[in-house]
Amino acid sequence: MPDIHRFTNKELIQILKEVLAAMEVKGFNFFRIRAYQNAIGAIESLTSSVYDYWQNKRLDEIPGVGEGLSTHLNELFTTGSVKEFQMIKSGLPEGMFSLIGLRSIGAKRAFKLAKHFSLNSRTDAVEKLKSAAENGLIRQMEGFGEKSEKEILNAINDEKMTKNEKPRLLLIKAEEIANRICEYMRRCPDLVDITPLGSLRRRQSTVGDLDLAAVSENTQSVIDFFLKYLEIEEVLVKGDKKAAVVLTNDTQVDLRVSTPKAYGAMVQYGTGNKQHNVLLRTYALEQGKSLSEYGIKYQGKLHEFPDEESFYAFIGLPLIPAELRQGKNEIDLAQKKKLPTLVTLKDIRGDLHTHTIASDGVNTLAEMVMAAKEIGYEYIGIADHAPSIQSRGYEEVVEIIEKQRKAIDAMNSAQKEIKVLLGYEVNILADCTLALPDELLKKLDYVIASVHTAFNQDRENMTERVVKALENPYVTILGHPSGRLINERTPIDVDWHRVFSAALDNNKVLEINGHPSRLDLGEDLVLDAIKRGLKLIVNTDAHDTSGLNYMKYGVDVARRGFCEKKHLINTLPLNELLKEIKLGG
Ligand code: DGT
Ligand code: CA
Ligand code: CA
Ligand code: ZN
Repeated sequence: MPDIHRFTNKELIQILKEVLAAMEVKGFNFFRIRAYQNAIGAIESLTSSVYDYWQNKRLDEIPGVGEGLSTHLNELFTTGSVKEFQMIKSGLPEGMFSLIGLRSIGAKRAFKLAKHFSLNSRTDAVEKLKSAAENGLIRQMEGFGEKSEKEILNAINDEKMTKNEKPRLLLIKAEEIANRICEYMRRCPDLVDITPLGSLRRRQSTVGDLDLAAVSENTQSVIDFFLKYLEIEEVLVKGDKKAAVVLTNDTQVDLRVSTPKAYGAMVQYGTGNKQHNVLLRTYALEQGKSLSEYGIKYQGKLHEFPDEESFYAFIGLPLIPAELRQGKNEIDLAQKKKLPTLVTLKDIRGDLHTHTIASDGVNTLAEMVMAAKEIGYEYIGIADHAPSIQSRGYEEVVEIIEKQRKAIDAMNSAQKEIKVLLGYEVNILADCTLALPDELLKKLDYVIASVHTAFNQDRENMTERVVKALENPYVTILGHPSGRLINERTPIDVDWHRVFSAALDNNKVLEINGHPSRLDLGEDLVLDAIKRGLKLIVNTDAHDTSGLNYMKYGVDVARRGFCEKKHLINTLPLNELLKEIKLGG
């Protein structure tokens, strides 16, 4: 049966945002509004599809999706719409829903404008509002002035979106921008320290806006210094302890400044995520302790904390690593002293997914090996795209593979510090076969099988395709399993349950690809995979020597997926790794 009501996460978020806007306009109670905000936040950071959760009767595992919303989602996926949603939105002008993504226009303003200018259709709402602004009609409305009219016109002209409507930044990009700001801020004489908070500190694969925490005895001086940063285009908020700005590259930056004695509470508050903070607040309230960004109020007194460790200790918990603060079960685990000891970058002993000039890489074999040696790896696997039999012919392909084997043997006899392994990245073709025949795969040290073509196959065929590859005795690793490119290409549509079963039955390893645009498997699937006892490997997919440094982003995903050292085969010493990747089952 075709999945006619298979809404994507993006579509769901849009639906929920519209309901949320309607609730805000109609003045629904705070807790219901909060619940929708939480759910939207949770779905935004999800790397698997909500529809899949629903199909597997696992909606309750999405943090922030409570019983009420589960019922609505059930109705949505079954019938294609939700009666309650329609009711909440009824009586509101349709045009308002086209306006809520624009910066400076919240739900209530969108409603007022849509009502005033009779914006009853989505298609021309923005156009009509623009001409109203140009004709000076907005400033005549109650509650709007010349300034807000100008803001609205600017927002429309520059297509300035609110933070939530912009495409999210890749983690690597967010990190780069934040580092630049922090470097600048360190020149401020009054600054003691500055550190990223929010999704960047939690090492989420994508980041909405940047949040920074600075510590200083003179908070005003730090804010003043920050506001002189050259990349600032627009100041949104300016206080004596906080500021919010938009940079010329359209990134929003929120800065909070605290005195040293209260820094811990502020860092904790601003690290989030929201759902973690909500759950933590509830947990603390049971002990009569009330959390805020300034400290913990207990028995009528505000207690301050210089660091997060003492903050968490005051409510009887060990420090929870930022990556785990997702509003899942981390507080429960912390309370039971059962938090995982997360894998770290230092635990990684090698990288098995790297490319050279033999395929589409930029550096030579020798250069890649040298760079890996400098990182301190015990082993490096070269996994160039397999040469194509179709275009080169069988004989030539055999020759290429033999030549590569010789080159790698020579590298291994020339030095003993790092072991070089011969692999190939072999396409899983649309007809379920692999691009190299078994008798050639057999000659390799290991094989990465990946989907690189025909990404749009339907779920049944795609699942079959991946499962078949996993059943091949000469395949070692499933490369970038979902094929997603963040902000560019959606993941392939497969039944992950069946893929994981096939990997388990055939003793295969799933890759966490650390390339910043891939980060694939995503963290939710990583968590599912280790719960099912699957083995994983973090690789970089480096196409040049500097690409080897992507390992840390892959480790971030592993950590957010609750991985310990034992879950990743490339934390093993060479001899044990070789046993894990031995071909032929
Ligand atoms: P993003 O920017 O979409 O990638 O995600 P975050 O997590 O960085 O979210 P953001 O920038 O809105 O807020 C940063 C942190 O501040 C968030 O993780 C938790 C905290 N925070 C923000 N708003 C609230 C709130 O309403 N309640 C609580 N308890 N914490 C909040
Ligand atoms: Ca943020
Ligand atoms: Ca923020
Ligand atoms: Zn690939």
